[in-house]
Amino acid sequence: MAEPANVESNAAADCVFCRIGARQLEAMVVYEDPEIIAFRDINPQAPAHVLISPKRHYATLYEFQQQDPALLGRLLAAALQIGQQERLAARGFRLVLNHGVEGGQTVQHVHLHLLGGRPFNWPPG
Ligand code: DGP
Repeated sequence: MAEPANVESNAAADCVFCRIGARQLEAMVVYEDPEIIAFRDINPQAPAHVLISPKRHYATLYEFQQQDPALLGRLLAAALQIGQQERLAARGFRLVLNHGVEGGQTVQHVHLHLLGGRPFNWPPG
């Protein structure tokens, strides 16, 4: 069984999402459970733009998968719940997880983007 999330044990002192998860930095939180925090993006790219993040510090998706694979599924489940909370389940929304330099990851703490409230193009830019 996975050990309970202990934000203090692995928080990176200079990581902005660790600080949001530990409630040391303000954010517009829309969902929280013992392991996950979701908050509105500071630079929204759509009318609804929520970031869903594990409270523990995993810099990359591979680190996250290695250390807590089950939480990956719970992160997705939280995103689906937030889609409903934001009243986007019927009209649709987009989930994005940027990984690495070419994937466009700028914050080195895993997070899922939920974007909604407007149509999105494919292929993405
Ligand atoms: P990514 O490029 O996938 O790593 O996305 C990082 C996102 O994080 C970007 O859309 C802006 C957002 N962001 C960066 N710093 C903060 C912050 O301090 N607060 C909030 N709410 N969002 C932030």
